[in-house]
Amino acid sequence: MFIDEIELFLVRMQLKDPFETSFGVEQDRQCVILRVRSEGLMGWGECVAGDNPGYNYETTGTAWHVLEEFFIPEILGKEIEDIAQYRNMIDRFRGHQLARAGLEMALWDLIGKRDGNSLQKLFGGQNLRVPVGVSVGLQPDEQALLRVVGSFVDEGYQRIKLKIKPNKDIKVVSAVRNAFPEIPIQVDANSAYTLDHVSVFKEMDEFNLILIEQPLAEDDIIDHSRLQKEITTPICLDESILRLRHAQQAIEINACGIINIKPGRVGGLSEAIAIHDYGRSVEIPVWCGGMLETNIGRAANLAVASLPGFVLPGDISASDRYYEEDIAEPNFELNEDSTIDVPQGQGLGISIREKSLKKFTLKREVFKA
Ligand code: OSB
Ligand code: MG
Repeated sequence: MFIDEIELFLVRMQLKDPFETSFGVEQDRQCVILRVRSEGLMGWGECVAGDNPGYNYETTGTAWHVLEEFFIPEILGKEIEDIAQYRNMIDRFRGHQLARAGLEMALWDLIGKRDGNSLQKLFGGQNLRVPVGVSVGLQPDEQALLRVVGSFVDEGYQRIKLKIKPNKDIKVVSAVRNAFPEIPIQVDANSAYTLDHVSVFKEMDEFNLILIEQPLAEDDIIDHSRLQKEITTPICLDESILRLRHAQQAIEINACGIINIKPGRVGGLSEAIAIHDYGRSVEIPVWCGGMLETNIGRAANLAVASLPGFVLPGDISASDRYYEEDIAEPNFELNEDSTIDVPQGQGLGISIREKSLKKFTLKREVFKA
């Protein structure tokens, strides 16, 4: 595939409801959308960096810079036959996994279209539907929390993830546990705690949670392994795992018992598959996380999450949980059994709503071979 042209779009989309985590509130979400043209075909990708470095050090600004100055010049006007070759071409550059992953997604979409295959087929996924849950942001008070969780339960979500932070943890979990005694619950701290908070997590053990996601610092697996020794609920790492080796080392030292795989965070879909394969080989459950993606990124997440090792429900909610209007079709809907169908079209299996994309684009740039 000769890479003729790459186009970047800085996109901002209004979220239906503000999404609050321990690192801040998002009213609208920014991301970088990529379009790669090759021999008459177009591939689309989504880079999940946000407008500020709250989740991860990357931002839409750093991703744009690294794509424009380094990754795009490396592949523009070159022949790329497969993803291994793409990875080799940018291998000498360090970090910037979110930027790397966005470009890789667009290449996967192209490869799927070239070969007439869905991403699911290319990845070897079998399940036609993927079990999913919903991630619930921090709420102003208990009443709002129970109302929001209640409406998601009514919509059919059979697994709830609750965002927590210091002083909004035990109260949050016990309120939801009391109101919904049967529903599977997990929590996500986005690195808001230190080992000084061990007692909070010991208390959490009483609520029968599926997992506790990223309680401690994003750059520290040692303290996570110390915490895991003190509690019975499995720790699940998100921010700390940026590549396969991190997953292997975290498991080796018992820093976690479960891994949240976000293709966007680990440098791309191929690395996500590698972590999945590793998790499966050592019987560590994995699940697919989310970054409030548009339908572009959601299609990619559904394709990887259809692999057999993704045994826990993903943070892949229906399209209508996120935006009033999306930049791509189809809209993904929740089935009655709390699953979402895996796209079956060529590549990502989505098509772009050009008008909506234009409407939400803040900045656009075309790079030609
Ligand atoms: O930590 O999993 C996270 C959204 C943005 C940044 C980080 C996270 C999240 C979510 C939302 O929890 C998951 C989704 O896309 O539904
Ligand atoms: Mg998380």
